Amino acid sequence: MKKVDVAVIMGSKSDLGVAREAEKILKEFKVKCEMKVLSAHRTPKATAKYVEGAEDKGIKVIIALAGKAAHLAGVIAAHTVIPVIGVPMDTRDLKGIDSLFSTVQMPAGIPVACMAIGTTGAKNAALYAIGILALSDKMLGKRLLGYRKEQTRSILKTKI
Ligand code: RP5
Repeated sequence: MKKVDVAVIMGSKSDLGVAREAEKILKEFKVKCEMKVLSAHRTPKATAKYVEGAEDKGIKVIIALAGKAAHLAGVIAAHTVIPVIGVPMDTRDLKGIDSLFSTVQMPAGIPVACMAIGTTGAKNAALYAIGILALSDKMLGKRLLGYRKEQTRSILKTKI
C-alpha cells in the first residue's frame, strides 16, 4: 500500500483551487499526501469508510476543506482520533462566515483545529500538519525552521 502521511479532503471539486495551495506546500516539504473529494452531506457513508481506513494507511493528519454548512472536518473527526485540521471555504453568500462557524464550533470531546477562511487557511493547514509530523521527524522540523527563517529574511529585506 502506498505510504500517505497527510490526507487532503475537500467537500467538492469546486474547492480544488484552494486545496491545491495546501498540496503545493506539502509537496515543497516532500510530505506524501493524497487528495480526495468527499462530502459530509452528499457522500456520508463513503466519507466514514475512507476515514475509518485512514489509520491503516498510515495517515497522520487529515486536512478537511469545506464551505457553507461545513460539517466535513467535524464529521471526519467524529470517526477518528487522527488530528483533523479544518479549512473553512470562502462563500459567495456569507463570505465564509458560514463555513467558519460550522467548522470551528465543535462540541467538547471532538476537536478540530480550525484555520483561517480560504487560501490563507489552506496554506496554514499544510504548515500546521508539517509541524505535527515534525514532532517525530527531525529533518522535517529543520526544514520547517528554514522556511520560517527564509520568510523572516525576505520580509526584512523589503525595500519601500
Ligand atoms: C461544500 O459546499 C463544499 O465544500 C463547497 O465548498 C460548497 C459548495 O459545493 P458545490 O455546490 O460547489 O459542489 O459542501
